[in-house]
Amino acid sequence: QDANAQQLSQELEKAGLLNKTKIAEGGRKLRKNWNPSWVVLVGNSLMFFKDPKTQNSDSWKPGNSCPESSVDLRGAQLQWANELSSKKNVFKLRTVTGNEFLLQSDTDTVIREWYSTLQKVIDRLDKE
Ligand code: I3P
Repeated sequence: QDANAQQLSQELEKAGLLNKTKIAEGGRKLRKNWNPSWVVLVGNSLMFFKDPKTQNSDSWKPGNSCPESSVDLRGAQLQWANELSSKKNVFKLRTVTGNEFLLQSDTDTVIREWYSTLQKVIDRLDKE
């Protein structure tokens, strides 16, 4: 509840639809399962919402549904990872806890904006 309240008090930095698959949990490799996900960047957290058809950019606000999962960007690592997929425009996000996600968009500008925005947040957190 406190963590949620903290997230809500922070500013929405970016939100949009990306394809997502988790490929590792605590360093343990997982089988890929690509799904469209509504991705919301608020403060230090990247949140993933299910079923983008019934979700929108207001989904993270009070009274709306909880994210499917949430990633703490502190200490996270970002890298382009086109070699890890047959899809184009793929990058990998690795958390300090060893969770790894691939994020993808068919639209070059969309994925580049996400990459640079996430890298800026990670860099900012590294300096704190
Ligand atoms: C996987 C599925 C993924 C694919 C993955 C396949 O098969 O086709 O979309 O990843 O390739 O193994 P399954 O559904 O049977 O698990 P990409 O779309 O990212 O290429 P991979 O094993 O080479 O990662």
